[in-house]
Amino acid sequence: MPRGALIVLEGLDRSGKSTQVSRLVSRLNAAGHRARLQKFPDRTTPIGGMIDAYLRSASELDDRAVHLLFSANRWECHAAIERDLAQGVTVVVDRYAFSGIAFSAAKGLDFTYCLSPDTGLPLPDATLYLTLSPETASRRGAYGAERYENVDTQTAVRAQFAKVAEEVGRRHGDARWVEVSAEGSVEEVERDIWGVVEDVVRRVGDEPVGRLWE
Ligand code: Z5A
Ligand code: MG
Repeated sequence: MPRGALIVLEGLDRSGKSTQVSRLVSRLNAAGHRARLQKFPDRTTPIGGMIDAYLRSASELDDRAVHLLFSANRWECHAAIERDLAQGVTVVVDRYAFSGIAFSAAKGLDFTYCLSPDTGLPLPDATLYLTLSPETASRRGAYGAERYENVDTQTAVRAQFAKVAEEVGRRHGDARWVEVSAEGSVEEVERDIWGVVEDVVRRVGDEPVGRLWE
């Protein structure tokens, strides 16, 4: 049986990731693929509950402890992801290890340190990075009330995502990181994402799942 593809959407706040992952899963299913959504952080698990409290500023945690919790949240979900991929289900992921690195490195943690806890996670077949200018982001409404939802953090995170993109290209090849402009309408962005994903889903069937940073 051909395996499913692991597709990740990344991007800054309000770039439309959650909007687009839902549409992508529906579109894959409509096209006859089996597909499901996975969001990180997954706030429904016990570890996800700790992350949720931290993001809502209901708790304070050391930066390293939070970084490891975000990674642990991915590790507690990896077996289910791998099982689904093996059974031919495409998994569409809303944020992944790349957000983990970008947000923690933006706080000043060492970049190489930030990569390490996610080493060995399933490697996305494609990561679509939704790009958005600060001007367009500000037109999409005020920032929310959660930690990190402010201009200074988002600017620092943007710079770290550029380093993450370079690292993915260097370790796994440029084809795995695809920038998609999120400036257009929801339908235009959806069409551009589909243009990339359709091909990836068809192509990866016989390839083994790779390992992140290995
Ligand atoms: N974080 C971390 O530190 N470490 C980690 O390892 C991970 C995450 C995984 C919570 O994430 C925080 O956790 C996040 C990073 C950190 N902090 N920040 N920032 P989250 O994923 O739960 O965050 P969120 O609450 O889902 O928000 P978001 O992801 O920033 O938004 P989005 O998913 O990209 O956007 P959206 O919800 O789809 O759309 C936003 C609005 O824009 C909405 O009103 C839409 O209707 C509108 N929209 C969407 N697309 C368009 C277009 N094309 N045109 C016009 N309007 C649009
Ligand atoms: Mg979202």
